[in-house]
Amino acid sequence: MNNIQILGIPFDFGQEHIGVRLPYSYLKDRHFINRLRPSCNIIDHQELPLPFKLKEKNEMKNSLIKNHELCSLANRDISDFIKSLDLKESFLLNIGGDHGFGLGSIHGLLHHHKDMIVVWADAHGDVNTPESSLSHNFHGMPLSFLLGLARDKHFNWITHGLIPKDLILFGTRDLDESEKFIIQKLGIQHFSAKEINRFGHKSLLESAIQKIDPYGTRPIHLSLDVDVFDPEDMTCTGTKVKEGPFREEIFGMGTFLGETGRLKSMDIAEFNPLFGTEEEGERSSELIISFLESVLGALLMKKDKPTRDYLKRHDSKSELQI
Ligand SMILES: [Mn+2]
Repeated sequence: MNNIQILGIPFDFGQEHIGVRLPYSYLKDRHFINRLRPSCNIIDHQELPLPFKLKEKNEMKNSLIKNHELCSLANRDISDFIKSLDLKESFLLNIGGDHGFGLGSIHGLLHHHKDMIVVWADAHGDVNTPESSLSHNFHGMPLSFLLGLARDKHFNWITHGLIPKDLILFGTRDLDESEKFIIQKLGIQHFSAKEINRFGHKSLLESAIQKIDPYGTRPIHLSLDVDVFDPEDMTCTGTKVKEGPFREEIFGMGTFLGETGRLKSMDIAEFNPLFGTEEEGERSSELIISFLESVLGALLMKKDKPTRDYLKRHDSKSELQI
């Protein structure tokens, strides 16, 4: 894997604040692409043109989802665009956008990687259905659509999704009662911030992925909501929740996934540079860029090297020689 493809996704229909449209250009102004470039080729797709209809925002007509038409159409466009890409030998980095775009992103990526595992790093569950949601904001619902729990006639372009056992929630600490019920009923593997800080990301993720993919061959997607970070580390986001995982645990999770050599794509969601002071904006963007550098650094170091699991499977003696 030598190419990194970058796509800006200015999707802000899933919540109330306009600043979540901005990260692609905000991070670009801070030269994030140059910082990723040394080790690979960059293909920059720029921003996907999405509608910009402020007047229609936050309305709820004949639906339990605010901006339901925009949420549906924009996600369909995101999915179609990602489907149309040639992702062989490429890593795809999607810069959102509120987390509502996770639906289109993962729907499109599943076209390329049918057996993809998804790690959803987030303070929240994002698994509410339109009926169970208290806020009716779409950014709390994308997983319920991907898991086939939500039905809405406006979203009938959805043709496939995830099975619950292929999903891992990482860093949760603010789940609605309805979400707790759904997560438990579907048996979704989930690790709270407390558990991560107590046991460490590595042992938790290693055994979670082992359960899903014992041979260690399947592709992995990381959908990172920046609110997974503790608010002390990440000020510029809309739904902060205290007592997040230690910063080292989140960075460790990213590099752990990179080191598998099987991380194929990533979403960055919910960064809002308009929240907080200018200095806080700079600090938050630096955190995100450093995270990307370390994950992609780990992934690219790993390129072309067979994984330990791969060797183990093909030659039981070779493990001794590693
Ligand atoms: Mn989220």
